[in-house]
Amino acid sequence: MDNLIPFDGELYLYRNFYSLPESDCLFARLQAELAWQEESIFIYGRQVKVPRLMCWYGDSDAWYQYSGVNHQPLPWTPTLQTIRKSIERQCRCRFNSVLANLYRDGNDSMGCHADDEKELGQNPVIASLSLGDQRVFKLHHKKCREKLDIVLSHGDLLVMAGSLQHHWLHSVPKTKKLKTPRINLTFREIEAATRGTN
Ligand SMILES: O=C(O)CCC(=O)C(=O)O
Ligand SMILES: [Mn+2]
Repeated sequence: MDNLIPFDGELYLYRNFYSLPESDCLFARLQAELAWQEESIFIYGRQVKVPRLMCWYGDSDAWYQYSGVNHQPLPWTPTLQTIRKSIERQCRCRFNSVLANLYRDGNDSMGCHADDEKELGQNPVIASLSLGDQRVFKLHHKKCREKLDIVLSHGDLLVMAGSLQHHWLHSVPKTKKLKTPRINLTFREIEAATRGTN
């Protein structure tokens, strides 16, 4: 498998990791079963809605901070467990949690960030499964002008690894194109030493 990133990190893409019928089935189950929440963050003292729905699942001690708030994981659902097992087999590593994002249409988005929280460890492997409508996943290097756009489609698995989170930022921008919902699952390993301490 080729590394898609030219330097300072590792990025692997498994197109159609799930077949079309499997992806259709997983999308419908996840959309119906997961406890999708509208999150808010405080910016300059004002409460602002995060432009997508989110939820956090995992082992009971895999606490994680997002939108500025510490979240206790919900217990794994059978669907998420099944997906976790296949992705763990593919990546040859373990994940104790998953952040789920639901982009309802083209107005929903994810701002530029790196998944570099200390509880993810030094060089985390983050496995990201996309289901539903296609969206552009953008990466840019923090120091030089290098950019990379990847169209993520129904059933694709993208794996970020190595030093990528130190050097690159990623985002899923809004789009004016008519979009139907998209679900993204990012499987992560919260390190034992930092669990529940912040
Ligand atoms: O939706 C995506 O493809 C990216 C999600 C992401 O970057 C995250 O959950 O940290
Ligand atoms: Mn991310």
